[in-house]
Amino acid sequence: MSETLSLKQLTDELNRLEEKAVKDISQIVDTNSLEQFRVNLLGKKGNLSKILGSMSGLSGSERPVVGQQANLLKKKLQDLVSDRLSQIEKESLRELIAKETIDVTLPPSGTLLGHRHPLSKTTEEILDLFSGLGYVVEEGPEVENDYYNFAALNIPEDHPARDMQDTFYLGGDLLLRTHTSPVQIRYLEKNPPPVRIVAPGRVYRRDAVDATHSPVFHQVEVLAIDEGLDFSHLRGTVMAFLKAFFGDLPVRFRASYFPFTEPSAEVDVQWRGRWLEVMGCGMVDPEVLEGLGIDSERWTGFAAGLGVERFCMVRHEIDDIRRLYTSDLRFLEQF
Ligand code: 2NL
Repeated sequence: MSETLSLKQLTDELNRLEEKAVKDISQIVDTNSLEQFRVNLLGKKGNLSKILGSMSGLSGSERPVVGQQANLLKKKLQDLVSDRLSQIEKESLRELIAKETIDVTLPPSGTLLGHRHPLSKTTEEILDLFSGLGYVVEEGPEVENDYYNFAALNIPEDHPARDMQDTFYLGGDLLLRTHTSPVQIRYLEKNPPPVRIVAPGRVYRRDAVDATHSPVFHQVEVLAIDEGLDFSHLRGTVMAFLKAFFGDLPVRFRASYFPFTEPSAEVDVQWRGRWLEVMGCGMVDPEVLEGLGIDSERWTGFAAGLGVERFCMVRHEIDDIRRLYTSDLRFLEQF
């Protein structure tokens, strides 16, 4: 601004600048715009400097008048800008706090609580019932060898259960256990009778998947060895257990055969008018006891085995075993 102004014009300019700046500053709401505004107004090439650059037409006595007014104005506007700056900062802090405040009195928004799988619940319920009868829970390896899975249980070399069709062989002597009986054999090696144990766990068979079969399923086996145990103890134990698990359903024992028990039986419960096979059992074959160095003249025992999936499916009227393995929450949430 090279044009020169009179004293009157200059003071008018300064007054107009002041009036406009005061109004503008009060309307600025963010710190960046305020800084931009400050530079444009008060900076070296700002509007105030421009006005002061037009003082060349003033007399020596007039200059200090304008100079003083300009300095006072500069100081006033600087103060206004810095007041406005702290106002804006205070305001945005207040907004931030308001936005981030957590109302601890609000009810929680739907919490998702997990729960145990129906198969785990069924297993635990079965174990609890036997624990109540004094049985100890035992577990063992899923990778076994021929001795613990077959030979020690009196299962002959040519028995169909050993067939490649039924057993997952892992090479060498190793295989995936087809039942949890090996847990009981291992226990008997270390603990002399009397024993009362339950062995839960995952077992493997080379079955094709369908509504009632899975190559991986879960078993609980029960074993009691003591002096004077006979079939009535087996029957009484199984009856008490089934009554506790299923309620007062009709139960029947059918003569059957297992290589490791003699006599053997299969047990059915009547559910909605139909007989369903739920477990197998029998008196431990003396051959099995003698093989473990247990005197079969003194000690007798009974054993039983059941499929956890079967128990779970009957109890909850589940029509397809695959529902238990596909982790569909719409299904699992019901339990
Ligand atoms: C079934 C039948 C059974 C056994 C398992 C057993 C274990 C030892 C000795 C003798 Cl150490 N027996 N276990 C006995 C009879 C039946 O299971 O249908 N399981 C699903």
